[in-house]
Amino acid sequence: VSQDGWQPIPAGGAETYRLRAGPVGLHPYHCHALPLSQHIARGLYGALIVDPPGGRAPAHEFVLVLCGFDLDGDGRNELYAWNGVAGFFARFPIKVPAGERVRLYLVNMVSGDPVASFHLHAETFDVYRTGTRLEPDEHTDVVTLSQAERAVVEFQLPERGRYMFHPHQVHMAERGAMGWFAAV
Ligand SMILES: [Cu+2]
Repeated sequence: VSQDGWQPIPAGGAETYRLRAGPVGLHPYHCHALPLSQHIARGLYGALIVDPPGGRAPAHEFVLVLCGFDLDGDGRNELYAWNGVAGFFARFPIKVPAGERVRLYLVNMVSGDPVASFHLHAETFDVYRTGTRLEPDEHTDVVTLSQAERAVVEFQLPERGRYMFHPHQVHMAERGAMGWFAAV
């Protein structure tokens, strides 16, 4: 099997991939079995984090993978979700301590929409694109990611309360990808 992972593994088979853990950063993975578009539209992917030597600064860390689900096979997404369950973080806010560093590992795995963003209400954040460098690329409140792009973002929520987050493509927010942080 080719180590770049495109060759199919037969049902019931197994294969071991060996990879060097690098570069430092945030990397998605997905299958290359056909029909690939349907596998992406059904959530067959994940995220791999490679820490820098010595690790990053202490923080409350969360991985948020943005998913788009094509429920009826028309090539368009009907539902969106962070980490696979539409509406989850609208019902169950992500709790973080007020005033402490929060680090998000953001991955855009939505296929069928050209871009998706992550927007946070009321606070701004440092953006480390792909997480491959340890100096921030920008400081903003919205980061836009094309397909399979990712970013590490860091912020603090100084005041207790609820802070909404969502893609600023509002159809995604309305169809499952709106969520909350609860600073406690
Ligand atoms: Cu908003």
